[in-house]
Amino acid sequence: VQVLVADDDVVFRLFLVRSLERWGYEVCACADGDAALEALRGEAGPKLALLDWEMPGKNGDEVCRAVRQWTTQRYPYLILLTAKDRHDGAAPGLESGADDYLNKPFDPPELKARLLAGRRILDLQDQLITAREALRVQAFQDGLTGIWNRRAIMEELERELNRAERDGSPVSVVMVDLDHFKQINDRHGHQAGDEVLREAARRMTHAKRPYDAIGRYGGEEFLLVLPGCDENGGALVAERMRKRVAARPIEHGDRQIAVTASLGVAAYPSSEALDMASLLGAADRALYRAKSRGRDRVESAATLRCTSSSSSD
Ligand code: GH3
Ligand code: MG
Ligand code: MG
Ligand code: MG
Repeated sequence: VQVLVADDDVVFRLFLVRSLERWGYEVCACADGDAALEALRGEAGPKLALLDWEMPGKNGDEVCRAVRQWTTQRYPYLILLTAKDRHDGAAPGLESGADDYLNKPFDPPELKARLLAGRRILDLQDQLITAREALRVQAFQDGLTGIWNRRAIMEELERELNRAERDGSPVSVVMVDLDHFKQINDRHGHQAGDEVLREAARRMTHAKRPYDAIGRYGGEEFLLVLPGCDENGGALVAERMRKRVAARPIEHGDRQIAVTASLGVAAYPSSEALDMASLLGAADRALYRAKSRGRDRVESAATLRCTSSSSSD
């Protein structure tokens, strides 16, 4: 564990550094408040600090106050050290944001114990962050394929639609549905079906641009969100996806499973897509058309628009 020691008294600082090193800490030291603040900034900085109250530059309590204003950074554990001649007690130090408070000169075993107390708090913080990260993954990632789940991809679409509204750029969506997937399950088993879902997601993930998003919308349905893409652009991406998915059979054990997908494209804004629901509805109708026209193909809402007056399918 890295500890910062900030004290302008050379003798006392050296005494602290030596003690801490003897207790197994990695120590960095400085002699004023500005240097202390600089050392604490950044993710790689020390997570424990011993700050002298009176120092050149910033005093210890000012350092505490400044550190507690940082909101994006992890919480460092701060211990203030004060000279015995201060009689206003612990309150001002703790109020400035320090976690603990020690009078100088102090009893080394007490400092050692207080550092351990600080490490317990820091360990708890680590556990919380790890748990929060795991929950975030659980809440937004599809367990089978590792891509976004339905909730996450819908939120992404909502964000992109808001952005498109603000800056007037288009967004298109592609609804993808694997063809005859039920037969794949029936013929090769559910595990093979799962592997096909995973591999199809992988192939599409590799084929997308970094700022496109892909999520699992339902069982064997995927949704792509393409920022900045109009319907023609979306149809080109969809065609690339279609080819990638069908490029070669998917292997499962010694089986080779041929897979194709049908895709429906729709863009926002357009006459039939004025909000999220109508945009998804338009993509869904285009997908349905791709199915009814033989599968393994892309249809877009625009082609429906062009042909709906002259054809009835
Ligand atoms: P179509 O070409 O018309 O889309 O035919 P289809 O068989 O793909 O369509 P249908 O909707 O009838 O079947 C989808 C199947 O996907 C049914 C369901 O059992 C299967 N499925 C849904 N989720 C999963 C999953 O997580 N794993 C596996 N292995 N199968 C799944
Ligand atoms: Mg001092
Ligand atoms: Mg389906
Ligand atoms: Mg299907």
